[in-house]
Amino acid sequence: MDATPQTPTTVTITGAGGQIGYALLFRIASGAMLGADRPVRLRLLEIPQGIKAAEGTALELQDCAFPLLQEVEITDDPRVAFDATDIALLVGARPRTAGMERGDLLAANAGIFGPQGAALNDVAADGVRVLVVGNPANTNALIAAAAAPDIPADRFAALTRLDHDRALAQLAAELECPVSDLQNVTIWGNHSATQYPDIDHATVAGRPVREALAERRGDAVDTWLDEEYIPRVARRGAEIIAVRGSSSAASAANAAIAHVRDLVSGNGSRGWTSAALISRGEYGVPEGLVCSFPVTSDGTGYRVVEGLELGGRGRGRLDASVAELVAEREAVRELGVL
Ligand code: NAX
Repeated sequence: MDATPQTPTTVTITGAGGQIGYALLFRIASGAMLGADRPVRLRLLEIPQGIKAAEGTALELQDCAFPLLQEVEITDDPRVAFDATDIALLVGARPRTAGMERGDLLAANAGIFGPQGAALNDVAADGVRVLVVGNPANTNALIAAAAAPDIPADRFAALTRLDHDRALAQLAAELECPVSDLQNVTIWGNHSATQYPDIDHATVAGRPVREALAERRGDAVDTWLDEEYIPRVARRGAEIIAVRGSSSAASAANAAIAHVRDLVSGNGSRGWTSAALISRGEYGVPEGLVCSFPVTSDGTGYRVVEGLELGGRGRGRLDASVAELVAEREAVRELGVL
């Protein structure tokens, strides 16, 4: 007897013709994001110059004959791409090019994420979830959410799961343990070099990570954190570019998939993870900023883990990253976008 057919989920990917798009689409179509029993409809949004690349990817998607993939639609019109969409992955963004100041970058991206937020507001499904990947991700999410007043603010997030996974992997390498032994690492702040990868609440096989680090590094744990671990995690994107010759793609796609998978299915008993959400004032972060926090999901949405102690050093690092987010918001306000 056939199982009851599942209703398909509509997933929109912007910048679908780019390198993260190429690493994302096949995994979504295979069921890695929403589950092996959930049919999907893909909507690929590109700018006119990117349409051909998206069309090529769509041909390959067809050739995979994915049983879950019901439809692929390609468009350069946000209102078509977001029509009744359930999950929107905003990947396409304007990269920083030579001679571009931060204000130019923010302005160019405001011109993308403002209209996309407005289109989501008008045509997306009632329960839409939005994940911003394109940089500067936190402030782009802020702009999109501000342009979508009818969509509850807690439906928007910016991706810091890649930073979180990098933080786990670097810690596992130092402790020579499986990543699965680690819990409760946090990325705080902006998805930028000011982010604060925090191991102060982390455990390895149930015991405090700080204890395990002290066995290796003695009283130089903080020096290792300040001079090696934190900069390596925070600047890992630049390291990938230097070695690979282009920016992170498959790892970013993997993180986006993990973010959405945990959002819709819950993150289980694996402690917490990290995501940039719209602040409601948690940990003294000004309301409305899109800031990375420790989060858990019960399958209905991410919630900030509250009540953690941030030591003086950690507080200083979070404050510095928040100051950068405030400056980005100010710059966007000066453009008249917010
Ligand atoms: P690519 O340049 O390969 O692809 C971007 C695609 O977006 C292009 O095909 C382009 O035509 C399209 N695009 C540009 N403007 C668009 C618009 N208005 N509507 C629809 N599509 C549009 O970049 P890729 O490597 O895929 O990276 C995409 C974004 O992810 C970049 O902003 C990048 O900085 C950011 N990243 C974010 C990460 C995170 O952890 N949050 C990590 C990886 C990555 O650096």
